[in-house]
Amino acid sequence: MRENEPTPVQTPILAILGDKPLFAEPRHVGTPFIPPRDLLHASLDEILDSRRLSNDGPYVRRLEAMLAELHGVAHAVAICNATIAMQLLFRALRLCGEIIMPSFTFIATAHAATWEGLETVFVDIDRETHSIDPIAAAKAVNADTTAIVGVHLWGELCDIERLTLVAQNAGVPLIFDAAQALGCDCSNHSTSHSVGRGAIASVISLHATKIVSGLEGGAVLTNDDVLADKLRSMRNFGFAGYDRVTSLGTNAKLNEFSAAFAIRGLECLESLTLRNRQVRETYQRCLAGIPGLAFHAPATAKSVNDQYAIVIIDAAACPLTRDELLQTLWAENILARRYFFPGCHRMEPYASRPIDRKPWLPTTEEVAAGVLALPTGSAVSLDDVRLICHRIRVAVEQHNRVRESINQAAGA
Ligand code: T4K
Repeated sequence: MRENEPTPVQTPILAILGDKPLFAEPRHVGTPFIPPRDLLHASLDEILDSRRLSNDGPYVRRLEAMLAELHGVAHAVAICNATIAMQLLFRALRLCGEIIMPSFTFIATAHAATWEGLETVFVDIDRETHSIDPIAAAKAVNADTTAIVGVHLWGELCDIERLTLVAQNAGVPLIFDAAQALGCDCSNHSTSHSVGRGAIASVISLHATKIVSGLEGGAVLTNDDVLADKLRSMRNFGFAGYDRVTSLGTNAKLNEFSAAFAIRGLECLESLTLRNRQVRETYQRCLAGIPGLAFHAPATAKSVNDQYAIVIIDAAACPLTRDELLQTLWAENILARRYFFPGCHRMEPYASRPIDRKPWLPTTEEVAAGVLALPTGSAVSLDDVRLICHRIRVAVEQHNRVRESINQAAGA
């Protein structure tokens, strides 16, 4: 069987045209990876036996050491999730004023800043990488700028070098939202091209859907000793000792179960990354040649964790719209997602800003209108990927019937 051939050779009747769905169970973007259960159970038993469940316990410390080593930084400060980690970081840096960031990101990037009283300034992205455009970031700098946030989207590093220059010229800190980029380009710690490098701090996520999960969780990576100490105190109510509180803090601690889960996941990182790569390469091969549909390939395959498989549907060239394709796939139990449609600037509270504060982001609009994240992760087999690609090919071939069926359902 050729790679881009379907496993069953007959042309299927699509579920949207009345057949049964391809999959009885949904295939998601980011079904969580469950580490080997015997190892997980052993860790959980150890935690239960020790009765040390939270508050900077041994598993959190081990996780921090592993994350720091993996990313080649002095400190990894574990936090209950990446959103709160960003909030703590913004506060620890005493940011105040305007914060420049892409609109094409998960809403958490913007909300974390807004929650801390910062004014988000959304700038456009690069069409090829989907990451913040350094020229747009430079143009947005003014006297009120307090920081610049780059987002390592799809597990690919954004333009660290050029953003560093922009931030240096502006005299403001550069921060990376690296929620999706755990483990990216850590093969050579001497280079600045690593998730943990090139910025005052980077924030990774250990959410259930991420390549390595702590159920929920996150961490700030930094080489700044003072900043790390501050964050450690801030996540624990501002304590600087058993009964000494030295600053305003909150409860943003990671618990021991989450840390143990993440440690067991980290132990599998190499095989997870390899597996993600196989999934990405299979998608890439099997989707080749479908009109108007382009697989978003990383610029440097070495630096990615491949946790997302992204396609762009070109409205002018594809006979189906992105949303028609999405609907067709959902009928098959293929739960593709429109990450990150329609862009933060079109979501509340940002969408309701006065007209003179609404940004002009043509590339963001274009990419957000065409993007589709396909099912990935350890629960999706390579055969699943081939079948998914075949359904996409058939849907595009049968676009007239698909559209008719969608229109009929909408009119019914
Ligand atoms: N910055 C960026 C760039 C991010 O991408 C994110 C998070 C953050 C910041 C914030 O990080 P955290 O504060 O979360 O640590 C998901 C995740 O909730 C979110 O963490 C992630 N980015 C974002 C890209 O995706 P949803 O609402 O789209 O995911 P959800 O809940 O629909 O899950 C996706 C699919 O995975 C589901 O359809 C079902 C499956 N699933 C999910 C969960 C949680 C499972 O099978 N089991 C599960 O336990 O946001």
